[in-house]
Amino acid sequence: MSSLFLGLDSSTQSLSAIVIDCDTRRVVYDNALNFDSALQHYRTQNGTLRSDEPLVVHSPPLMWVEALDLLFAQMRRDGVVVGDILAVSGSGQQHGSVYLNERAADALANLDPARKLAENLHGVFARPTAPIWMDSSTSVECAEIREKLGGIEATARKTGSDTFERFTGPQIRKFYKTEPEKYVKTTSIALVSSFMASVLAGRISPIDHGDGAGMNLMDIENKAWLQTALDATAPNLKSKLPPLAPSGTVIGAISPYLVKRYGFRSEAQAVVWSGDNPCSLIGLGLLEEGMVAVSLGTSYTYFGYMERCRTDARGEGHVFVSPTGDYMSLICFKNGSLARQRIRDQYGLDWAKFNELLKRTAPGNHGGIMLPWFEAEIVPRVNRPGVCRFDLDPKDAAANCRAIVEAQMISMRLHSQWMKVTPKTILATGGGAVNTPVLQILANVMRCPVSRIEVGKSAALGAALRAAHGWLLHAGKKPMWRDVVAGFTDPVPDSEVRPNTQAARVYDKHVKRYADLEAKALVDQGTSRTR
Ligand code: XUL
Repeated sequence: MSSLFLGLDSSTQSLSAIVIDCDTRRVVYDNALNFDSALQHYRTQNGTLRSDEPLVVHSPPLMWVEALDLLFAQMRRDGVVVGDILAVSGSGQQHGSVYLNERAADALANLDPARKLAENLHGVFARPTAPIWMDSSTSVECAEIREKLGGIEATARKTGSDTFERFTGPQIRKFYKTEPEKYVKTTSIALVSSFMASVLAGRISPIDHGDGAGMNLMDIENKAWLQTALDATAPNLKSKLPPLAPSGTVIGAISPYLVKRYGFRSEAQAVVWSGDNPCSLIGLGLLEEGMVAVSLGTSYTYFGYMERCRTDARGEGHVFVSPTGDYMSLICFKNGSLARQRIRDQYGLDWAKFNELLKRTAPGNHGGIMLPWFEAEIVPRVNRPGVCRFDLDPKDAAANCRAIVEAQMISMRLHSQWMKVTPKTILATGGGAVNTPVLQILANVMRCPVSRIEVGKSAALGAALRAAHGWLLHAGKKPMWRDVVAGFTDPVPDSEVRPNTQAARVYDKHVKRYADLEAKALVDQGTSRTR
């Protein structure tokens, strides 16, 4: 028997699975299922449900559940020896919340293996859809909670972040205010991560400290629910939240449903899930300060390990808890790969052509700048979407391709200053990391070498490594993180993209101009934009 560990990643657009073998230090299975194409009856667009209200973005939790069945069935068909898996953990898109009713605990404990998970669980929701991280409809609630907690700086100091529209606390408050009867009927509120963990464990899962830090409800220093934040959010909230737990906690043996239906061993352990960013931190092996990663997924994130909690007094950045029990800093950009894709589609290109145009254009884009806020943006805060162009001809495809990538990387440089970490090396992950010309711009703007890791799916890999770590703890061992990740997180040989000195010099000027234009646009937000 080999030492196999399964890591799942329930992200915005897909469910991924990675199986690692800790004896051979190899990834032995890597697969993903796209929600839009595999589960068309949910009618999602990029995994989300859109309405007439552009700021409201939800997803159907039953779709995530149904994806689990499809993926497990496929794993078996693909010949994975499911019975050799010792523990399972996962990674969830952060902040999204699932509202369960009084039937949930029973239904989870008594899943009937003759029926699909979605059939077993369709009656357990007090709210049929889950607001996710892309939802930015809670500005009013953010202001209300922030005021009760003493303003931006105090809110960030107490909870790790200022209040943000997508964070779970403001989302819960909006639900309580707009649908009070459903709020009353909610017996348990889960994050995407703890909801999926509950399905695997057959019981309501704790919320891990890493993902709990993305709620504006947890005391970031003491890693406990913060009563003043709960009170500022909604009544009786404590009674609806599960306990918080360190990221290595075993919830219990895996649900008998998975044993009977897919052949998991009955002693396989379900380890709490965490958020995709804390999982990625581990999947990239970021275990000391100065090690920074950029995830180029649906959202773009820039994050790094942080030894002691240092919050952003200006309130743009976040501090979460790392799976190691220390901290991590993060900034999140909503206009990530989908914004880049919008430009690609607008000019009728494919990625190969897009990259070719990046290579053909000059660093600094001859002064052409785009503020690419196709969607309301998180960093910097932009509530009214809109794209601004400066010295940039909308008809010039090549210049627009370069402008969007430069804007995304410049924004990372500008808005990561509060972390006070000069990156020694940047690791790139997420779907966008395969594009070397994009990484070259990142290296030039940040003046720092950029490498890729072997496995593109750092969140799923991190989840599998967390499963291994949790299993070892449960077995009474004292695993060192460095040993757990060894061999899995090495950068791809020859993938290093080095900064070009001349280009880096151009960016020092260009970044200044970008910062001025951005600051101006933020002042007269909405008035000078064109779609
Ligand atoms: C982080 C954030 C996103 C989501 C989705 O704060 O909102 O990165 O976790 O990936």
